[in-house]
Formats: sequence, C-alpha cells, structure tokens
Amino acid sequence: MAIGGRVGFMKRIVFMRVLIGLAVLLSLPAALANAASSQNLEISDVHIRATAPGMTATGGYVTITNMSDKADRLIGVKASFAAMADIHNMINDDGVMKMRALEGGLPIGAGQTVTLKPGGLHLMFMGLTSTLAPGDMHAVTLEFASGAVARVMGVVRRPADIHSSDDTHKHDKKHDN
Ligand SMILES: [Cu+2]
Repeated sequence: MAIGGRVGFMKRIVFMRVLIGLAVLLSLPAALANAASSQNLEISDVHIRATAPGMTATGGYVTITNMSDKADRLIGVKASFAAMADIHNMINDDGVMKMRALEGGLPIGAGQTVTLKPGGLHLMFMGLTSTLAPGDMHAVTLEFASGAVARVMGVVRRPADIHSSDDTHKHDKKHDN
C-alpha cells in the first residue's frame, strides 16, 4: 500500500474498528447466518459528516471491496442515530447538482472496489436523533443483496477532514464518481 504517514495510520485504525465491528457481528447468534458472506466484503474508511445542532440530515462515506467472485449490491443502511438512511447519488439536473436515492441499491461487481465520497455516491442519514461531533464513533449497518450484513464503526469527521482524506486515497478511476 502506498499510503503513508498519519492518514495511513488513521486508515488502519478505522479498519481495525471495522474488524471489531465484524467481531461484534460474529458474536450475535441471530447474525451468524450472514457471517460467512461478510468475510467476502472489506469495508473501510467509514466516516460520517459532523453536524451542527439542529441539523436533521448528514452524509456518510465508505469504501467497499467485494472480494468474492460474485457481484453484490449494497441495498440497505441503518444507524441508531438516524430515523432513516439511504444510498444517494448526485445527479446533474440542468446544471444544478441534486442528490437522489439510488434505485435498486449500489452494485459492487466481483473484485470491485466502490468508494463513496463527497460530491458523488454517499450514505444519507435522515431524521438525526443527536448532534454528531467530530471524533465520535457510531455503528452503521450495511445490508447487501447477498444476505451479508456488516456492522461497522464510523468516525465522525469535519467536512474539511473528509476531503483531505480522499485526496490520498488509492483511486480506482473506473468506479469512482
Ligand atoms: Cu444525500
């Protein structure tokens, strides 16, 4: 990996938290049926945009790699801090960028990495039940068409920190938005 310095270190921390999240998942009997398929998905860089008091919606970003030889789809998002969550994309509507829910979920081909980031694909958290402060950790549950369910920990970041992190990311141009 060509990721150096502090960002690389932070990425490792976030990834460790993902592993911890999966460990929590594995320890839940009700989720055992999904545990095996979860191992085919690597979920990293989970972060949530910080909010100011009174804000009712915010975005989340994540990198998902499908390590299996079968296509999968991210079809559901849940978080305890939001009444509702969805997968959104940005569309150009006559020169005005608007966000819209993805119909039918987000396809992740076999062996493919999909990166959700500001300005493109994102997780949309609506009906926020609390203010999200930078540094806070929150569980986010991602549901896939294969039946895999990944409960991962995301860190809340200031919008400026989300951008700076993106610039050093390993790019897969074909699939980035
Ligand atoms: Cu949105």
